[in-house]
Amino acid sequence: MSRLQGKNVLITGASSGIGEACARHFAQAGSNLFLAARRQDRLDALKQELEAKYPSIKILIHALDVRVKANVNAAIDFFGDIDVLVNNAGLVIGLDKLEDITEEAMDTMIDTNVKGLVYVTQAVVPGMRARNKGHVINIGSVAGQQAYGNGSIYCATKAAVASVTRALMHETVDTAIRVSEINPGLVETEFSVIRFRGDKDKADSVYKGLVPLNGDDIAETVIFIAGRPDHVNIAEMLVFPTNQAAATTVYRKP
Ligand code: NDP
Ligand code: 8X3
Repeated sequence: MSRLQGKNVLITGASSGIGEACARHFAQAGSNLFLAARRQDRLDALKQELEAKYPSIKILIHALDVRVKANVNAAIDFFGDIDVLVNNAGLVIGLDKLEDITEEAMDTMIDTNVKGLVYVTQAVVPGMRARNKGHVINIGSVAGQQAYGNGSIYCATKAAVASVTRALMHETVDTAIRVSEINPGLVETEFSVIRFRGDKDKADSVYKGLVPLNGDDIAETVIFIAGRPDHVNIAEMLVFPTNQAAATTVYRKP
């Protein structure tokens, strides 16, 4: 029997990309799904599809903007006890020099990737502490380890995720709670479409000439980390496509 069977798994940003792939993989492992994102129609469709395929699991969905603390608290109240939290909701806006980044883009990235992740964690960890069990899995990025030009604020938000993750690991070291971080390189999802404000051609060019990771590749690492025995914590994992060696070192076939 899978160690993940019957676990209650909250995935933020489950309407697309890595989060959606995580939902499919946890469902296959027999976990109950608590799915959150702003686009409720997408969550509805995913719930319907997975309920038909895996009738024995429980699936709850809640429209959630992680930037709104009251909304986060309401969603966590609605879901109930959480065994595994996948803090995945996040985004990048633009590819601009520091002096050209708009206040709106900066606020959106910081409010979503940092403050939103912290709001969700603050709402979930007290329950884990009270039950002395749980696993927080944060989706960081190679961008949090290696800042690149025209990515300053996004990189800073992911560096903040790394710090928050590590600090939480210290704060829970005397408990059975596990804290992990996965840092992907290039993953082809809606990430670049959002970055380039809907410009699909520009988004596609990010992945040109190499085979990028996809949502399933990262979901498989999430499942691996979540599925280790209780005494094993994979603290950190850096995951690249084969032709990527660093944030900006990528080999592209001509
Ligand atoms: P997608 O754009 O495909 O998915 C992002 C998800 O985040 C969506 O489900 C979106 O849902 C959700 N989201 C965005 N803003 C909010 C918000 N305010 N409240 C709630 N949910 C929100 O991109 P990815 O799957 O690639 O991104 C997932 C995570 O992976 C992000 O944290 C990203 O930084 C990280 N990452 C991505 C990499 C890549 O190359 N793609 C590489 C490294 C890390 P909705 O719009 O419905 O709210
Ligand atoms: C996403 C990876 O390099 O596009 O976190 O910023 S990158």
